[in-house]
Amino acid sequence: MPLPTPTPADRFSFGLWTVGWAARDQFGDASRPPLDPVEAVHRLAELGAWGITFHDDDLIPFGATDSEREDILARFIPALRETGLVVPMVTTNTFSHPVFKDGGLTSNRRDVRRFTLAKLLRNVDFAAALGARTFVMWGGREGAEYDGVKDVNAALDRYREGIDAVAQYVKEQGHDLRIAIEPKPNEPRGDILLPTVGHALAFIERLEHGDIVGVNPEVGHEQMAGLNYTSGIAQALWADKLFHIDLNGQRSIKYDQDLCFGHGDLLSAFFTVDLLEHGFVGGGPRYDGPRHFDYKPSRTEDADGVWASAAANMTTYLLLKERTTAYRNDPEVQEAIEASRVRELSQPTLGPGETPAQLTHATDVFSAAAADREAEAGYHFVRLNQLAVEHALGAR
Ligand code: GLT
Ligand code: MN
Ligand code: MN
Repeated sequence: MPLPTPTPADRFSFGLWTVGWAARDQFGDASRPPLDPVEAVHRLAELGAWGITFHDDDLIPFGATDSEREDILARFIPALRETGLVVPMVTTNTFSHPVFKDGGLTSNRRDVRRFTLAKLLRNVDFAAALGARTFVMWGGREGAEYDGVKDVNAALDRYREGIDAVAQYVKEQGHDLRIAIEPKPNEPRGDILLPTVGHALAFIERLEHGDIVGVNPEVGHEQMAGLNYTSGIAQALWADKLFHIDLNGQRSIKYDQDLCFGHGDLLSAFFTVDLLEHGFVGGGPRYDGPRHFDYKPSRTEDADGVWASAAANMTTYLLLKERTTAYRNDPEVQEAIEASRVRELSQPTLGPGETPAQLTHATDVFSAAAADREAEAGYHFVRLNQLAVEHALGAR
């Protein structure tokens, strides 16, 4: 069977830090040479990708002089133009330099917080100049290893102050940019603030400029917390806050693996693509942003392996798109969805105009005997899930 081929219309994007990862880890040196960002642009475009994303420091090393910065941009911008690759998202490195060792926006030190905020604001202008529409904020160092060292109430106040300041600046400068907070439970800090999608959504509700702030959930980050990624992005969609996504793979609760998309929990990836491509069964908000991969080519891979792994993310996504389309269009699946009453959940529980008080004596509410009787009926969920498995395996 021929494999599907990605095109820019699929809107696949990659972080420069993904294919560009030289594979230096906690225990070992780099296993690959550094990658020239210009080569990354050309190789990704050849593979059929649509966009490239980066941290300020991925492209322009921390501390670069103005002329060094100009030299880099003088090569990078033409490469974008030649290939047609776009920059849909830009993010900020507030974690690598040791000055961020106790966090950026929530460091106990006020002067570090001021430095961080200034770095973020400069990068907002850079992102807007490159045409990015999303500004991801991953607060990897915002957290602690010990409960006694961080006043979490004050830290959340400072986090709110920092994100509101960035959002206020975006608005004042008239940029067409939205902020997407990326949750992660731990690593590099023992515990990170805003550890899950749910925490981030609750935090956003308390912002002054929350209208332009949403989330950027990463598959592996939710799964590191033992959570269901598809369900997490579903709640973000429901809240109209799914501004961006980081697709990758993770095998259970352990360190952040950043495997290729689909190389972790494949059936979960099936339902992620099903939701992204086909929406909720009962209708509702849809995701229309980039399909962004935030993975790391394994340390075992050489340069050829890097590009093969980049392609693997897109191939798997497109295969799952085909498989989920077949699943949705299968009359047997539609019938099983009916039998499982999935669509009935879209019906409001109270009748039109019915008040809670009226419900307390409504005649159609189960009696105790009716509840006993009705409890016997099954929902046939296993059958529906088996149909999904069979479609995922290409058996239908
Ligand atoms: C870092 C992290 C990723 C984030 C990047 C954005 S940085 O590589 O592991 O999950 O998306 O800042
Ligand atoms: Mn990750
Ligand atoms: Mn990520």
